[in-house]
Amino acid sequence: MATMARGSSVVYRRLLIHQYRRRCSSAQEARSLATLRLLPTPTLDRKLQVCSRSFQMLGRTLHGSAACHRAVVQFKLSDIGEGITEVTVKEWYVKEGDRVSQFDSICEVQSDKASVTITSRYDGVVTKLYYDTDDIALVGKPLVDIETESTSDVIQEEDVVETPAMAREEHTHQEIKGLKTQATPAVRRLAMENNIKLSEVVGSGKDGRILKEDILNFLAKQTGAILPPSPFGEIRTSSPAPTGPHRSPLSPVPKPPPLAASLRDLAGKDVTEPLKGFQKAMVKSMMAALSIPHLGLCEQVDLSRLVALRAELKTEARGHGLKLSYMPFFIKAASLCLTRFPILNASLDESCQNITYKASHNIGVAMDTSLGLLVPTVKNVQLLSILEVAQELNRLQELGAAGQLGTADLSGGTFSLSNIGSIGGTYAKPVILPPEVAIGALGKIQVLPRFDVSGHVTRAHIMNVSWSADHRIIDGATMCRFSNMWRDFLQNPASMLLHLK
Ligand code: CO6
Repeated sequence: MATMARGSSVVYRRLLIHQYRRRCSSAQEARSLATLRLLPTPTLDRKLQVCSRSFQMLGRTLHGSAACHRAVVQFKLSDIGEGITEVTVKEWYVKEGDRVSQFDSICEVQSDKASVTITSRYDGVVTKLYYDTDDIALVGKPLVDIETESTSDVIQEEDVVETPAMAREEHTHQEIKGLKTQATPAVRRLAMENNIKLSEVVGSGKDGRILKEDILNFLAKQTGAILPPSPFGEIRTSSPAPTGPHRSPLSPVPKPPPLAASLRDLAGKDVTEPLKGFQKAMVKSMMAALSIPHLGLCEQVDLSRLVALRAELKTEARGHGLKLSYMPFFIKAASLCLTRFPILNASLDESCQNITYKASHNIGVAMDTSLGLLVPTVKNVQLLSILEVAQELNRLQELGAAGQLGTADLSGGTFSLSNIGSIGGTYAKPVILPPEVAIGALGKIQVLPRFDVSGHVTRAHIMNVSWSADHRIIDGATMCRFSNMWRDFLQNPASMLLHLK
């Protein structure tokens, strides 16, 4: 059937081109068949449309007006932006022979910047998957073949032309995870294994997210089965490991680290595997960072007052439905200091001839996500209140835990902070993320003895901060002044009030 359909679309295309040649009378337009095939896709498509009307009549003659026309569409991976040319296929939600409808999820791909769900633009049957899981898929190349079913009356030219001569956008359809049918890959897999279309399931999770129970209930309704009350919430693919001494309510349930990574390790066999996705991106950005001469500076900050203040404000923030950790204070204080030291919120061009001082304080936060270390950015911190920073951080953390951070969240950083202390680290040597020029790593807050002004030993909440800066344009004195100002804001958080807009 697929072969027949493919054959008929070849015939269709040949007829279309034939029609075009017959109708185009001017010498300029009457190109040879070979030339037509070499035309840029949009041009060819435009020209083919000239003949579409007469073709539709011809199509009706060939198939009969009510006849069902089958055609195989090569569904290509369209441009994801950000100069991404390849992605890793993380998971297929369909297999060959599956019927799909528009907006059904086809697969999950991961670029070095974000995770993207590819959804179908067509109703039809999947006849071919071009890649296996974990293969590298190329932008602009076919991802799947879908055999579409349309009556010749409603058929669109682009649906029936078999050769890859369509504008890329027209043959692909993709969404950043979570914008349409929201469900974790595990839930999607469960749906797929039971031949359930996600578009037919009503999600009971936050913002209509489809949970495992929704699939099971849907299945139960179809089969008449009675399900026991479900003890679980939404299943997640891979929860991040616990990252701090105290986990927040938003964080997944901590799991102890495995004693041995796998049986494979016990057997003592070496394993070599290709670098993919975010790991590949890390190689690229860290190799670029290697060309930056880093200067380092470490400082101790007494956060005792901030610890007391946060304890007070935490309940208030909870009233707004927000978790208030120390990070929003660290981030806001950094932004206040960047206003005074704009060179730390700048970038140097590749030829080292120009510095660009960035207007926005887009502060990247190193985040331990279910996909590994990512650095989403809190944008325009200079315009945000501490509570608004907390709100944005909460949002990013939730997306990070679900592996759903998108390109917009992960790009545009101008300065970064890395809270290694939430994992338990004390000192660090952070690596600058080009094109940024500075980064700070925050150690764990420890209760340590200190002398007060009267010389008495007191309990103090001490945190180490380790700064790295691009020594080509930032000198140690500037970094130190910035660090002093940042430290002073946090040691005396009330003083930040004077500078908040
Ligand atoms: N000390 C003590 N307690 C802390 C600290 C530190 N440094 N950081 C967080 N916490 C507390 C925090 O206040 C929360 O307490 P409660 O509100 O009382 O529950 C709790 O730990 C959990 O905080 P959470 O981590 O959920 O939120 P936070 O806003 O502090 O941090 C985050 C957000 C995105 C930074 C964090 O979730 C995360 O992913 N941390 C890991 C970052 C990471 O992987 N860094 C390594 C990068 S590589 O830096 C690097 C230079 C090299 C070594």
